[in-house]
Amino acid sequence: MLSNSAESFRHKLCNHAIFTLVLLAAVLVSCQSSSDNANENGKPPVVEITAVDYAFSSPDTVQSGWVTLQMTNKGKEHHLFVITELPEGITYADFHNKVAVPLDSMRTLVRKGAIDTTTAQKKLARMIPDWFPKETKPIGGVSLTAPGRTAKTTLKLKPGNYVMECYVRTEEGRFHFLRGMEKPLVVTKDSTEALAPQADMSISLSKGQMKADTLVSPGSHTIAVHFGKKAKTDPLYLYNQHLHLARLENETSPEELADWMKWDPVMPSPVDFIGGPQSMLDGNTAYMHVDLTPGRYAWVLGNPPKEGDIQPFIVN
Ligand SMILES: [Cu+2]
Repeated sequence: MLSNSAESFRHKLCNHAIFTLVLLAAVLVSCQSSSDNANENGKPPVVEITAVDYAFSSPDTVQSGWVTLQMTNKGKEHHLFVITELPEGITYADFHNKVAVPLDSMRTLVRKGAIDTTTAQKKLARMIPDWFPKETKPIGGVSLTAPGRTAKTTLKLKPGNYVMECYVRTEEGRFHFLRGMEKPLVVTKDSTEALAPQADMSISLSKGQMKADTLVSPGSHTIAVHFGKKAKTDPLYLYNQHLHLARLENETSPEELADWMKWDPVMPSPVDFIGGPQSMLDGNTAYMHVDLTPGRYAWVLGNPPKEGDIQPFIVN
């Protein structure tokens, strides 16, 4: 009997141990799986955008929340895109006809020397509808990116209707968005649930000024770019704070770069640009991801750059 009881006890103990082990294993698997999910979900998904001369190949809809917009330039010219939120009831065609086309006509006259900047701004203010720029919102994008390069910016998107456009000009002075680099984008209510990236560097922009490091270590960086107050200078002031990162491989001076950036960048570019964050509303942050090799670089703040808006720095 004693032996049977001992056997029964041993059996129960064994069953209990197996049950405990199974439970422990289940807990471990569950912990592992929720931790993987958290890591997986915490990182913003990448939305791939291919730019060619002159079109964007990209999804028509993207999820809201934190997303990484990655643009690969497969064209022969530099490209960029800025995303604008459209007001309720305003279509992509309205934006194109009532804002983009008048903007092009006025800026083209200035470039030709037919009218001065102040006159163009006053005329433009009368031509464009009340909802611009009061109700439209630039929500960021990827700045100038050289042919063959890929640039990444992480943004927090809200559900709504948007338009994305490239404001680079061809050698003949024609805006890329009028050649086909303009498309509608819908951001859905379905959220990525992703978290903001962890930055290891930061830049602050405010009233046309920037604060950035002058010495940067080589390697991968996630740079948080904080958009502060903008100076209300003209009808397009909401779009006047965009940052471009240039790699200075030749002897191009900051002054030459500033002169080239005046108004809209016309191809060809004197240097290779490697992206940056496009205009956003005050108080927002964009995260730029770059892999920097040693060399000379410059931050270029537009538009148009004034004294102090070109900040050279060394990666070493
Ligand atoms: Cu373009």
